[in-house]
Amino acid sequence: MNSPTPVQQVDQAFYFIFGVSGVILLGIIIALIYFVVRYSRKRNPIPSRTRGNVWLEIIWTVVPLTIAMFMFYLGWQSYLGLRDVPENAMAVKVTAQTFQWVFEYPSGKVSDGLLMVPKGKPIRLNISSSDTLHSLFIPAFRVKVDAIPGRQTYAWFYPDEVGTYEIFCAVFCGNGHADMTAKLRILPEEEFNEWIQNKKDADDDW
Ligand SMILES: [Cu+2]
Repeated sequence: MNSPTPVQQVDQAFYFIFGVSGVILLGIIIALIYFVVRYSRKRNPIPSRTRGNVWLEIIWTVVPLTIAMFMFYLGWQSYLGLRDVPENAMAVKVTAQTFQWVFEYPSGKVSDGLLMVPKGKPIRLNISSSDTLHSLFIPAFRVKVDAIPGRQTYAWFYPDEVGTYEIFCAVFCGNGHADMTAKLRILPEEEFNEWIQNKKDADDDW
């Protein structure tokens, strides 16, 4: 993938906002300390009167506006990245039910608590719920989408590295909410094909 993945886009937006906030925080603290010392009653017994300054006002309107618009732009780009599913994506049906995640593959194979995907192929998740409101949360891929009974929602991600990642339910859905977790396993393509063709119950080989 040449264009940045949604993970990179989301992180870019996050670090930009975090960095700008840090710089502004530091600037305010430094100015605050300077003014407290410089204009204390001891050093500055007779306060001066200052009227408005047009240029100053233009600057402190335009500069923050530009920064905020750029934050919006980065956020919007990453949002589009998360919503724009590549056409060659493999679709997996995700069903939430109290308190587990069930995954169904194009081949008809079903696994609960375990989402297996091949490395290097975009994955589209078609999400719904069979009972109450849940939310599919895969922090490693910046994916968090509600699972709503009677409605289908979607998410996608690009599995770029072999490994095991956590899946959570992100909305409180009842007693077992905290246990409503699953694993995401990214396998090399051959291993995935082997697994998907295996008729055995998915839980056995995990
Ligand atoms: Cu839940």
